[in-house]
Amino acid sequence: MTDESGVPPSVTDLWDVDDPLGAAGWDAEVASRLEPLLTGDRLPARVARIEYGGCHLVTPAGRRPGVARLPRASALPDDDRRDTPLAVGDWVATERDASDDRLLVVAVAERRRRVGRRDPSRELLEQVLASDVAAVLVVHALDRPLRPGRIERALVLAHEGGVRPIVVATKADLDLPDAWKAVRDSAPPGTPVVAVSKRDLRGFDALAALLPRGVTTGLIGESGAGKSSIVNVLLGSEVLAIGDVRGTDAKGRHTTTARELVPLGGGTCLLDTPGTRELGLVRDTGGLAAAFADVSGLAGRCRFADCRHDREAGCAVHAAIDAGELDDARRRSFLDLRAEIEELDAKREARERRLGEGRRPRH
Ligand SMILES: Nc1nc2c(ncn2[C@@H]2O[C@H](COP(=O)(O)OP(=O)(O)OP(=O)(O)O)[C@@H](O)[C@H]2O)c(=O)[nH]1
Ligand SMILES: [Mg+2]
Ligand SMILES: [Zn+2]
Repeated sequence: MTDESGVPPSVTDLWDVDDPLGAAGWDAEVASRLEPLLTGDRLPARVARIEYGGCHLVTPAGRRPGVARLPRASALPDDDRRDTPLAVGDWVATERDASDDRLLVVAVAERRRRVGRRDPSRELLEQVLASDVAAVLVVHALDRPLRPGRIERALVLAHEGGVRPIVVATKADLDLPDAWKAVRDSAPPGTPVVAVSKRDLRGFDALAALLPRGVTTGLIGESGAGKSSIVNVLLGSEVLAIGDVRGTDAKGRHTTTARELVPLGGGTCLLDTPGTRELGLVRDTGGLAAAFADVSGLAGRCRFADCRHDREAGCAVHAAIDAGELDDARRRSFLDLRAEIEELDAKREARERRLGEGRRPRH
């Protein structure tokens, strides 16, 4: 996708199409969610990028600058929009304002699916990394150590947000079989895991076949994992900036600085994100069990209904491990992530109790 001069298009150029909203994935389902918010002469849009002080919106007329003019947090709906009022990938209602060239974002449609993590600076709150994504690529580069539990926690966050995870190992050209095995061992059976290389393009056909059509797929992973490189290969053009990796420690340099929505055509989009080191869990409404289907699927056969698969007698998880059907590492990372959730739940309860006491009359 280069023009005659050989210069790759910019991200803004990619949205210069006949039907930008269609390219962003507009369909009957999105329309029905946004419809109630489109009162008066409000127009629909999708958030393509958020920067300090403003954002970029995909509008019926192309990619345009915008700015949030949302109600204060306490007046927002009591869901993840209260924690993260505006996120890249959101479908929004906009208004024009005579005193501002930018479109005003005045309301955000309910997020059907999202990938969020614990806000690094506001404990107990969720920071949405990618909104309205049907799938997420959990990207890891084979040339760096895989921190224990790293992929597992990304899978929990994906399932918790109703998003289908696809694990992608990059830099397969470097031929690191042990690292590749470690990545495969991090995912339960049924979760797709692919190895790709932008150098020799291996794995990209398989990856492209896994991408759901007409909807958006997000990308998460540490800096230098190769997320933007994947987007460029799938686009067939060097649209996004790619970072250098420091030779000594293979760490990335945070080349991507903002989350960015990129259209692939036909409503299929990718949502690139800057490297994230922390992937704290927020809450659990079933994501943990889904991401550990291999472990949680055995629980029904444990002797005790409330078995914690720790040291209890008659534990079917332990029996599966003894029989060589399950790796004990899976059980241990399940226990670790469950402990993290339980700690957060305890903190949340303690805070609610404190707030409750504060409200109680003194007499
Ligand atoms: N050998 C090899 N290098 C790759 C591959 N994919 C990416 N790289 C290199 O890895 C480095 C980081 O790639 P990026 O795509 O910028 O990584 P990123 O995940 O977007 O990084 P941030 O934007 O900082 O989060 C660059 O030097 C790429 O050239 C690959 O398949 N093989
Ligand atoms: Mg990047
Ligand atoms: Zn058990």
